[in-house]
Amino acid sequence: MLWVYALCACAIQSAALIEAGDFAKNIAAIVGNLTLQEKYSLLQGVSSSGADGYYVGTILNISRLGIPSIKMQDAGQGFRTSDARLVGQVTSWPCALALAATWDSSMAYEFASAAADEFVIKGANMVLGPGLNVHRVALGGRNAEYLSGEDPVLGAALVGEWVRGFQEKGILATAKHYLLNNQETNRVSYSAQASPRAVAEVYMVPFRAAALAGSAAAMCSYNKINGTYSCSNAATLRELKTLLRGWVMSDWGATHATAVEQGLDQDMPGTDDWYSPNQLNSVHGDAIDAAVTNVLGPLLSIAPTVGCQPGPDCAHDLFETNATSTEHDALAERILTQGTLLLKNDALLPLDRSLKVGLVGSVSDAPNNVTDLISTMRGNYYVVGGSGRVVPARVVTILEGLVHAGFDNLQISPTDDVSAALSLDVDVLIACGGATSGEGADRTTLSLDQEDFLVRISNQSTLPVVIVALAPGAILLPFKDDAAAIIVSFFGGQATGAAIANIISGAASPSAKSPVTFPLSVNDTILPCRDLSCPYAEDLYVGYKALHAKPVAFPFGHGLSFATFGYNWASTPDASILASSPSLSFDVVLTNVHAVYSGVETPQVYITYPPEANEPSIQLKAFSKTPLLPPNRTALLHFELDMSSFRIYSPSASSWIVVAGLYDLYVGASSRDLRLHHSFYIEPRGAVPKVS
Ligand SMILES: *[C@@H]1O[C@H](CO)[C@@H](O)[C@H](O)[C@H]1NC(C)=O
Ligand SMILES: *[C@@H]1O[C@H](CO)[C@@H](O)[C@H](O)[C@H]1NC(C)=O
Ligand SMILES: *[C@@H]1O[C@H](CO)[C@@H](O)[C@H](O)[C@H]1NC(C)=O
Ligand SMILES: *[C@@H]1O[C@H](CO)[C@@H](O)[C@H](O)[C@H]1NC(C)=O
Ligand SMILES: *[C@@H]1O[C@H](CO)[C@@H](O)[C@H](O)[C@H]1NC(C)=O
Ligand SMILES: *[C@@H]1O[C@H](CO)[C@@H](O)[C@H](O)[C@H]1NC(C)=O
Ligand SMILES: CC(=O)N[C@H]1CO[C@H](CO)[C@@H](O)[C@@H]1O
Repeated sequence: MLWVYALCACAIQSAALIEAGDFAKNIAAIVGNLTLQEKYSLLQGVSSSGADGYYVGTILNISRLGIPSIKMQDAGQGFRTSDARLVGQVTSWPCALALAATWDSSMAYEFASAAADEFVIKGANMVLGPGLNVHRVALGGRNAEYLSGEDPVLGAALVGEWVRGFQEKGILATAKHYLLNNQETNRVSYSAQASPRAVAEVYMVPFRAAALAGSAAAMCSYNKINGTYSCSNAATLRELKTLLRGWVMSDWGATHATAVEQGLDQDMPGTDDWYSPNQLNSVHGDAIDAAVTNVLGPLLSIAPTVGCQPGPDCAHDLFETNATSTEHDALAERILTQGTLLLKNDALLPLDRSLKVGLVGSVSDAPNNVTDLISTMRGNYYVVGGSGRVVPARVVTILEGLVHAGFDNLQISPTDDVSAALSLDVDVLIACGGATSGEGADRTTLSLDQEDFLVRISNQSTLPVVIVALAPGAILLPFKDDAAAIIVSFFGGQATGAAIANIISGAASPSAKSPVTFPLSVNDTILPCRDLSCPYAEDLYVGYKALHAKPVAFPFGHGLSFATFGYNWASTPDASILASSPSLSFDVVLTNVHAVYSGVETPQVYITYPPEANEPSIQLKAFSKTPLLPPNRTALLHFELDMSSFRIYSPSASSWIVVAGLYDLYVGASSRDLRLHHSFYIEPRGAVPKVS
């Protein structure tokens, strides 16, 4: 089915799609010309070293037929620094979750297009991303790597441009980790037991969007699904492959069988025996040919350039080129500025540079401790740990960012000593905290490492306090009532302090919206499953959809600007709509009613289903962004929601249905700040639109 959003319809339509016809014939001819051993070589990686001129994943070339090698590299924050020599040669970008917080598909495109240039310079032709898993578990160790945040509609809206940005430059994209890889605890052994409806309506959604956007590949995950390893799970792999025009590769070490016939085309990194020639000899030749075709289609249409050969030939590209640039430094800062959340502001920010500012807490100048990071799964306050990590050679710390932004009356107390911080003779305090996270383990707490310090500073200071948090995802903010302002940046990479200073100084008006809920307690979130069998008992009630009746610290979709916006209808949807209509449309006018500040707003469209649909009470369906609006200026935003947005999955019918009845449509500044409301009926008459 086509998921069309106000913002991303163009993305899906213009994504690099593989052409049919002659091209398919050419591929068939090439497959026909390959020897069996050559075919096998396309289905099994040869190394995972990441050193000696090899990439994180490598498939060897077949030069006789012009087939290039496949040179794969992670992903979460740019070109993975899998070797110490790469540090400083590549940009350490904001993490995918910070990109998600922009709610801006053009930012996703700009990031992808620039990051792709670095992959090209480094000789790679495949990125092991985007990470798309919906945050089911707030403590999830890899949440920072996931573009969906808590809502698949957000990931689906951004992924098309992410994929297009890379693939236009000849870098194949890999949607991961498919499927239900929602925690790191027991990640190689737990079995996710989710209902077909939760899979269809929640977890599958961003992967479906990636496949429709032409993603070259998808990566099956470590976990089991219903007791069967994800990479051998014929049911889930086949479902994906009805949409994917490329191939499925395993996560590194996630292959547990020679599962070509179940839908696993390629075993990575290939150092186990499951896809050895001996094993593949037992697979039917048609299945081998289909798998080889799945690989060659995107490879030869998207990444036909031969480039360097893995091994000594690629060592120069990999280790002796500088792929970063001052342009990329500036772009990383711009993306992070637009992805940095202002959660609270009691008319304190932006700060006048002439104020006496006290900057306190160890995180204000946290070291970019590179050397002990190279070979571990650990992250720091700037980067996620594990395969998504891109260690920066230099980080702009918060202190450096403020100095550079012109705060000359800065006094610092760069420790977590409360009395030292409180004794500064200043006008305002900026208190910093952070938390770390990485692959292979879930976080054990949602608290910041310096929570106690921040709580005491906010509570005991007689001055207004700005809290700045460097976060891996959702965090607790127990100081929220006492703090005058709160800024949260998800792992920001090299530009961390520069982006934060842009918000504090007012060089930029904040515009990020939160892709996660900030809960009041970890017990309001789904905890990592400790058993090996993990029922998804909450079913559709994931993230904010589970918390609708509960108080939270800050809701999904929340994020302040320095400006203030008025919302008005310019036109409402029809009061009654046939289920067979193509779409529902309306227009919204946003006015910046602030007297001084310019700003950007992201109006979000939520709907409530009729009770018979049995859906969570409020659900994001679309969103849009205004341009930068000066005071007293308005923007007219047109929304056109495809009727497919209203479909729900009926397990009894094993298909999508549109429930007739009364719907509520809201346009809001967050999931709990709903400014406009309109009800409409969906009439049962007319054929239900078909799902592709
Ligand atoms: C591939 O096979 C076709 C026949 O299907 C033949 O005409 C062509 O020369 C072969 N090409 C190569 C490179 O072997
Ligand atoms: C891959 O390419 C290199 C360099 O062109 C060549 O020496 C090598 O034989 C090729 N490998 C295969 C299997 O064709
Ligand atoms: C898991 O098993 C249940 C019960 O057999 C089935 O209804 C469901 O479709 C399965 N889910 C997946 C994702 O395969
Ligand atoms: C790469 O280029 C950037 C921008 O010119 C520069 O700042 C950086 O130091 C260079 N890196 C290395 C390792 O030379
Ligand atoms: C969360 O729930 C557990 C189990 O009921 C309890 O032991 C723990 O104290 C609770 N934690 C918080 C922060 O409320
Ligand atoms: C805003 O625009 C209205 C209508 O154009 C005008 O009357 C009013 O003076 C403007 N207000 C400000 C603060 O510029
Ligand atoms: C959470 C906390 O420490 N709260 C304290 C804040 O300060 C007041 C007095 O200034 C105390 O009464 C609170 O207990």
